[in-house]
Amino acid sequence: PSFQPTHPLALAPVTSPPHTVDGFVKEFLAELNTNAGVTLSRSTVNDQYLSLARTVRHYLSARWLENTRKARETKAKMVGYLSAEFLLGRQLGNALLASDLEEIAEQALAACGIDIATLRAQEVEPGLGNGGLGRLAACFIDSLATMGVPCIGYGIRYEYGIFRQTFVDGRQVEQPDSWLTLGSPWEFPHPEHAVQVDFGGHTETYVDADGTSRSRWIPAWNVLGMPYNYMVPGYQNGQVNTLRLWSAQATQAFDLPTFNSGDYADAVRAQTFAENITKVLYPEDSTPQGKELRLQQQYFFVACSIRDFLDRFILDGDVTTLPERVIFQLNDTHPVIAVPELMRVLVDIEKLDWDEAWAITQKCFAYTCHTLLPEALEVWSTELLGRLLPRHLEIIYRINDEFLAEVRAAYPNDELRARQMSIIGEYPERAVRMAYLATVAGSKVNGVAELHSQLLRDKVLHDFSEYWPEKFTNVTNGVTPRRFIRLANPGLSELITETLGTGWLTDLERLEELEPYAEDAGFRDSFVAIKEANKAKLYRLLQARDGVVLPEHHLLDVMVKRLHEYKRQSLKLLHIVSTYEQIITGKVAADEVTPRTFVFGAKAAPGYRIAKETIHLINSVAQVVNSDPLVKDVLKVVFPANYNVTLAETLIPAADLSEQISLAGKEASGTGNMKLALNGALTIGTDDGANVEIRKLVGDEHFFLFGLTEPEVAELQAKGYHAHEYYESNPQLKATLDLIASGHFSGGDRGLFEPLVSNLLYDDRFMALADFESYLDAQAKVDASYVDQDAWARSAVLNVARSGFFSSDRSMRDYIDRIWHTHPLR
Ligand code: F58
Ligand code: PLP
Repeated sequence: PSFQPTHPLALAPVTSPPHTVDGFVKEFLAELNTNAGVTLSRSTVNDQYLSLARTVRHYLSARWLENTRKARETKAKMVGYLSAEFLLGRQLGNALLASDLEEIAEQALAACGIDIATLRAQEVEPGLGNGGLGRLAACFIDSLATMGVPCIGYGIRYEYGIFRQTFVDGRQVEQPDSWLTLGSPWEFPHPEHAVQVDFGGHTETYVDADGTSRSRWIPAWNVLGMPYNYMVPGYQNGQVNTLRLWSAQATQAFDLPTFNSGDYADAVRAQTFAENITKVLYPEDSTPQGKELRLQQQYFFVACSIRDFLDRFILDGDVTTLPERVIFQLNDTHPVIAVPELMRVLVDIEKLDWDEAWAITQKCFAYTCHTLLPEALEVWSTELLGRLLPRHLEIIYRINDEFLAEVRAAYPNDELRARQMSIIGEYPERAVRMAYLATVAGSKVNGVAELHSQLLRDKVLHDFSEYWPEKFTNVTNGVTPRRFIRLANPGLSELITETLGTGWLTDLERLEELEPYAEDAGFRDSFVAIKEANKAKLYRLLQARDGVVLPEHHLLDVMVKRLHEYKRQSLKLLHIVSTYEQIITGKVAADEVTPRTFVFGAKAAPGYRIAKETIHLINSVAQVVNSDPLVKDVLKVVFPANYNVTLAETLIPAADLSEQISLAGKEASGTGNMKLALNGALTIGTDDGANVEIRKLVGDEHFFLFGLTEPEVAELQAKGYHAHEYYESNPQLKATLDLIASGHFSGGDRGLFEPLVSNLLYDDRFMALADFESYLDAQAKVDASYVDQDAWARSAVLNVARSGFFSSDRSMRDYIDRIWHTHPLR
């Protein structure tokens, strides 16, 4: 009230600069001169990139401020997307597209003598995620903004994102990802909204003024959470949502007397300790490591986020209205500590009684599970939880006691069931099962593809789905067509727009209107020409980046994803080595082979030995195959280092064949599979994850299916799986493994890849050998099909036309209808 501006400009709504070349030039130069503090003639590429980014920000920020105000004032129900990872990819291209400034910016910069492509290449992508799960979060917030649904993404501003992968002698070496070093023009720090987060200490009981016995937390230490806001612009709709990422800082910067006494290290100890919490993204993509710091990260960001939401959106302090204002979506178990945190806030701070608080909490959360691997289900030992978050552990115990009382009442005399469903596991140590906590607390639980959701219901969370059948639902993943078609594949986008008109980018099911054009030779020719141009662009990039020269007119066979045994890069490798072996031994003539270039992209978790050895073997095979004159014209293997979103954007549009070859029942969904199909690659894949839905939509004749089905896998497992029997009974498999074991790819060193070979022969947890024969048969069909280029193009067009379902806009509609019950702002 004391703040009453009078100037008319101060009273008017914030406006964007004019959408003209002149307007853009003016803003850009002003940024360069006043913010970067340089003249155009003296500016570096980085100055220019930063100024361009800030210029685009100006255009977006008016709408952003307006949307934030509206969401607050209309009290619209918001989605609070809680995710430890947001793998955003580069921001500039998307911001230009969203604000419809691509052409204006290009012309404006050209008029300043600058090639915008050089500035685009200057951006370092924020790699704040490991892979599919983090990238999914980025697609979802893009879709919500595009659909005008108010959402705030909450996560962690890691100072170092996913490591930068390099290869030294074929082995993966991890380098820190210093994405912030050259400046971070997309973020808005808000130190005034910093939140204190407590840790450690103990709890005590006391009797409050009403005579009620209560518990309270006496923490031992704390840190500050600094929020950094990022704009999440919708596609040309004027909607801009917010992503709020938290960075940890010490409550007290440093100890001045200690510093003055000359003990510099000790003076900043507290600061270093606090900042470590958000220092680096955990590069594990499979098994969660029992790391204390990781639990600190998880609690840190959700505690900040819940406090922040209450302070900013529940302005009248009536926390009982929370379920009308927000639904917090738990992106896997990493943010699940938010459940006891909200309970703590409601009971200990807001003084609600337990039952009322629990009823509110249950309405405010929903949980998405992203895995089927038992070892990836997160648990926290009660010892660690009790030490770091003693009050939260108490709350979890009470939630569990009340839940188990319900279970016992529903299933009298079934103590085994109660023990199975307990949120607290007892073996191998007493630990909190975070997926169970999320399931008990969440209003809904969803898997990420039909098969995955089914397996969740039938296996991973079987007892829960029996108890609460209506709680379980499926939302098949999706990907944003703005980034992965329009930005990544401008050629294809133009062809689609020429054919269908505009509108398809926000209504991707309209791609089905392309179906008749699969029969149109002219359309197919254009499609093939675009694919060729995309390949040429990729090859130019790989030559510049990695110094590799690739042949034209090969089938481009692509396997890009994190390196994991269940994803079975080793099976892909067996196919390559088998083909190579058949040529060098004269079983097959080189000129009978369909020429192929195999591309791998994959990071291995730094502590995952077998995955790292697999990378070494891929690089070793590549070296031998690529320099063998016998196969020179028909086989090439390339493994560009550091697969990330930026590389994906060039690689995916160039692909002919998409490798989705996980053991059935292990890949929850996959999203790379969707991106590749939408860009006209045909899939060779197992009946796993979203492959099942891709195949159903594109049709059997346009998909190369192979391998055991999930029930067959379960049956074989139950019967007893002996990998070496496949080796002994299949001569080609034997020849292939023997060639690797012979030292052929390791300069004669038989020991080097022995652990990998043994792992396949005697362990093979993911049944690569069982699927080998079927995989090779399917690959033979690929070879035969690719010979008829025109038929292949027809299938590729149909893959595009029939994959519109996989837009993340559709996923968002499913979440909205079935889980969130929120609405667009306008
Ligand atoms: C992935 N999970 C699934 N986890 O594996 C994939 O099938 C699915 O398409 C995708 O989620 C999106 O739903 C995944 O990427 C991680 O990276 C976690 C990071 C933190 C540690 C545990 C794995
Ligand atoms: N890594 C990156 C960089 C990605 O962009 C994606 C998604 O396309 C993934 C990993 C996930 O790949 P997949 O679904 O094949 O596991």
